[in-house]
Amino acid sequence: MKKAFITGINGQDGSYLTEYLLKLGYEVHGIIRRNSVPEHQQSRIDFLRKDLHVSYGDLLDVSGLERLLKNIQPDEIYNLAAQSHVRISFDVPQFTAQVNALGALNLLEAFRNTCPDSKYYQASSSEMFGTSIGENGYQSETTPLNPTSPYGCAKVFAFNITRNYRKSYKLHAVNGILFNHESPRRGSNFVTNKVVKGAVMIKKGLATKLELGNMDSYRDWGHSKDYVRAMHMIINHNIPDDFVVATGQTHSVREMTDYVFSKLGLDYKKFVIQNPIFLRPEELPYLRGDSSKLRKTFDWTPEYTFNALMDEMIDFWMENIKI
Ligand code: NAP
Ligand code: G4F
Repeated sequence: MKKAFITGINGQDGSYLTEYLLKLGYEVHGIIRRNSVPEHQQSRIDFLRKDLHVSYGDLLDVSGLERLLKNIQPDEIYNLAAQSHVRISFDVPQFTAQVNALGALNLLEAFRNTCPDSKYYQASSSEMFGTSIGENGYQSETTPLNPTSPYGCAKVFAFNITRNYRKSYKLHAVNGILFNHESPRRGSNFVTNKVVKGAVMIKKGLATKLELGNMDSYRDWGHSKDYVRAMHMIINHNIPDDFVVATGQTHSVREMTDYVFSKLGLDYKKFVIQNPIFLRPEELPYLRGDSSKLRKTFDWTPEYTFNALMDEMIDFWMENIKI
């Protein structure tokens, strides 16, 4: 039985990856952080709890990471933990850098010192591209990194240090450069889930307005379930390497909002207003990923279309918001 160790196991991706690996027969270990509301610290994995090995841990607590990896001796390590909200990274830039950049280095050190024959996956991000777009209108593995947020800058460090450890110490350390991916388990302060939840509240008569920031940026949105499948392929490739994971399609926040409200029989223009508190000091205007390297190497293809993704989220909130 293979063993996996997942940081951020209670996050959106951590919970789907856990389900996926359990189905493949893995023994799954992960860390959660102490929360003053204990029900929150494992809310997304509660239903899997009896099949899991969950410990308290933090990317900032190196001795704890070393102790866990030494005892578990995992075959695969997935570093998914992060302060993952881009706008909030402008409010807490130093904390974001500590966790997302130095936290990754902490885990790489623990990996190198205690289980160097394991494989390591780093959750890198399309936010690292920032303002860079290839001449063909896509971002790929060769597009320069030009981040536009503290989050993006910290992720660039984690991406580079992962490559550096791979080359310097001959470790099996890889990066998945994932474009935006969503699901009903997405935090409800990310734009897709915020729009769907807000629109459903309006539909049910529980709200009258939805406040958003910039509606003119474009994102390449996929489903988290398709993307955790790609993570497992990437970490298990015989040559440690870096891969973009994306659908190749892009939509503006406005188009996404229009789709969701229209699906509910509503006109978004009557309900959505701009609140400057949701604008960012610097915006990333356009993302569209070229994942041909991943598709050619593993025959990966996403199962969800954009419409199917948004429809699943709408159905979820329609069922779960009670009048
Ligand atoms: P998420 O839902 O925000 O989950 C992040 C998880 O990390 C949470 O469980 C969080 O725990 C945990 N965490 C935060 N700080 C930690 C620390 N210091 N030590 C240990 N755990 C900590 O994010 P996600 O959407 O699943 O994304 C997973 C990873 O992929 C992240 O690294 C993210 O930056 C990256 N990524 C995401 C996307 C996307 O579109 N979703 C795209 C590219 C890259 P708490 O609940 O205790 O805060
Ligand atoms: O949903 P978002 O907050 O996602 P963002 O900033 O693209 O970051 C996500 O994807 C990254 C991959 O590219 C991940 F690395 C990162 O961890 C995270 O998962 O915002 C998407 C767009 C932005 O342009 C934002 O300005 O939506 C715009 N937006 C407009 N109004 C809003 C809002 N975003 C949020 N969160 N809230 C709003 O009210």
